[in-house]
Amino acid sequence: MRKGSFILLSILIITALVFWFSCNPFNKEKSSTLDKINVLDSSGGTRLTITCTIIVNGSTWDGGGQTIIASGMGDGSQAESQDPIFDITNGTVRNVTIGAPACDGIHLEGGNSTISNVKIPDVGEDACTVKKPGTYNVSSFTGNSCEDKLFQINDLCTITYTSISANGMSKFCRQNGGKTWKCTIYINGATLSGISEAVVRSDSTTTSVRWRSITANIAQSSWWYGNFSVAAY
Ligand code: ADA
Ligand code: CA
Ligand code: CA
Repeated sequence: MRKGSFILLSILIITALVFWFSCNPFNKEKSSTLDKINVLDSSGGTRLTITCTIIVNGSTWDGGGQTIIASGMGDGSQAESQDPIFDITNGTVRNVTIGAPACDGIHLEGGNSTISNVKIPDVGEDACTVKKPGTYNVSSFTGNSCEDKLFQINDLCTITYTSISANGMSKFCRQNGGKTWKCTIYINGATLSGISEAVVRSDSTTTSVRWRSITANIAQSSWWYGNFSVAAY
């Protein structure tokens, strides 16, 4: 082979290899899907962009400190019917920050479920809602800049809130308006600022609240809005 042809052939082969590994349609599709799932953010941590609710059922979802950003699931306003970021049934979600828009936060869908070490710096419509009967634990949770409610309870439950830090809210916890069924709420350590209404509000006389170690910006005489049972424990 002449020297010129050899050089030409080598250039062609190298060009083809470069094209194959960088531009072929299969690789391109794979890498763009990956980009959507896991993006390195400016602080060097990882950021997870999601376009639908993460369903956790019978398992533990550990974010390892990642920040989740929802896209197309709601705007984080006070509009109802935004999508939740997580739906948990008999499972655990831990070690994650939910960035804005935090949409409808986390839904507890039943069984024995746990949320721990979760931060929502800018709460959306609300931060965490009991949707179905169950036994729930929420601990080491930060929820800031909530406009109205931090925690919402829409079904029978025993729920324990431990080591909660939150600011800017009408109430820390609201049992769904007009409902008279019983829920049992334990508050075991909460540092709350910027409350405008109450710590707990409920229209049920059968509901019970047991609490310890709460600091809040409003007088203790305004902590409980409703005729439910309250005692320190
Ligand atoms: C409001 C609304 C309820 C429910 C709740 C929630 O209280 O009236 O129907 O949607 O918000 O779960 O956010
Ligand atoms: Ca609501
Ligand atoms: Ca809600």
